[in-house]
Amino acid sequence: MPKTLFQKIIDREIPAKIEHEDDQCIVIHDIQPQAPVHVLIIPKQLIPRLAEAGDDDGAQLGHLLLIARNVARKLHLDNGFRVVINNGPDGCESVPHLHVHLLGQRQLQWPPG
Ligand code: D5M
Repeated sequence: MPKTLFQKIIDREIPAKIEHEDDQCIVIHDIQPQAPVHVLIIPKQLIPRLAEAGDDDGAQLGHLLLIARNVARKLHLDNGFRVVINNGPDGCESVPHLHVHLLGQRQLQWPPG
């Protein structure tokens, strides 16, 4: 199976601005930021999208949220932030490798478009 864009970033085949990395995930700055802070928390294990996560992926999914919390602290998103997972065509997913968007440092609107 060909590597996803994010697997190529994890393997350093495509450059990215890396904010954090550990044995389970990498955090990079989004190339098309939708807020002054917009990073992606990406698991190293390939899960194409949330809908395809397994019942045994709970620890991995929880890790992504805890890293989102840590990065929000590190980047001083003290006035609030948003985490988003786009899933499938209706969810506007464009990269078939699960990732959590973390957006902040501006007033976000609700409901999203
Ligand atoms: O989000 C996929 C996100 O990935 C989207 O916000 C653009 C971002 N993207 C695409 N290519 C790159 C590279 N090369 N570096 C960093 N960020 C990138 P989705 O939820 O699938 O729509």
